[in-house]
Amino acid sequence: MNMKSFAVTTRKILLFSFLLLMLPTLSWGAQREFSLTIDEVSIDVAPGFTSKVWAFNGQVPGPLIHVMEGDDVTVHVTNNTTLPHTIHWHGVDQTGSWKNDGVPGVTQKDAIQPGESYTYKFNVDRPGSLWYHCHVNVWEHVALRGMWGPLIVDPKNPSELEKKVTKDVIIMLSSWESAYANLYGKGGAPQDVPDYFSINGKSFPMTQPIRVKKGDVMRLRFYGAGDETHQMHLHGHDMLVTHKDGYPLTTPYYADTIAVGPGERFDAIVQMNNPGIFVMHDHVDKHMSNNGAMMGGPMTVIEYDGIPLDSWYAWKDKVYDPNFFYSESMKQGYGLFNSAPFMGKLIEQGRRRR
Ligand SMILES: [Cu+2]
Repeated sequence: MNMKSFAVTTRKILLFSFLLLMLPTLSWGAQREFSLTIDEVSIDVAPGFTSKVWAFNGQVPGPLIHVMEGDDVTVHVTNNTTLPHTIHWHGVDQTGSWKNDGVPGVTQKDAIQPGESYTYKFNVDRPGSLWYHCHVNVWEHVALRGMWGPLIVDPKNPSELEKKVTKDVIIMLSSWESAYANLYGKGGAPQDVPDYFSINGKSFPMTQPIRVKKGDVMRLRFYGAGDETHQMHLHGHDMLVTHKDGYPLTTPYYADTIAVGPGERFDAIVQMNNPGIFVMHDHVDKHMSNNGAMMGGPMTVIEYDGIPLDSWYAWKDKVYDPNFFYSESMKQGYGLFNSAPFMGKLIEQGRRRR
């Protein structure tokens, strides 16, 4: 070997060693840092029905947090309300970070007291339709006061079908109790009766249509955010259930009705191949009411582009919010996404907000 080829070989070895050393760095995820407040607001759930909530960034559902598998996430939480709260990151394994699991008295000394802040740090070590919610007095805070939001973790290796999705639709199901709607600190006990039922904090007719075009591949992400089991039924289409609680199913299956219980998530992929106007609704009949009056509750309508709306159609003159299911936010890459239409009205507390 002459001196020249020796030098070239040495350079190659050095470069190779450098790349080897860099490999773990290359697989590290991005650093994502977000801030959330918890505020006392009231939201309009159904016509004539308003409920007091503790709202992440003042809105129900809470902001969409959209990240990539492997990202390091830091979330600063400030409690502007009159009672303590935490955030549990539901579906995050918290490998090596169990003190960030959000359970007061178990993984953190105290809940976040009124006026105080707390920071959670963790790695999103598994992908899927995850979520976040309070872990204090959950039968009220989570089941009745809107303390939940979506945490979508994109997989590093999506399936061929997942790559074809053109429209993401996030559906968070929950219920309400008018008897306690304006009484913080009460409601949600076993003897209490829910009388309003909602998608993303709204009951029909205050929900929104899902507008699609023929050829779209829609991914429905159902969340059981409240305390009822909802039997979600889509007309006119086959739903291919691909994921349960974020985990890919080894054998995806078709369904036209999906039972979504408390805490559960299901991803279903639907080929939008049947132009028309079709409803999707909860098949628990009593959920389809607002304080006992039909029609209400968790109902939406799939509207295809190009299908004329009849004069008698219930949502003929609907003012359309294309981001009601976070479909637009989901197209905007990674980050935290607020949504103005989900904002409530601030309740005066006689105390300054931070
Ligand atoms: Cu709480």
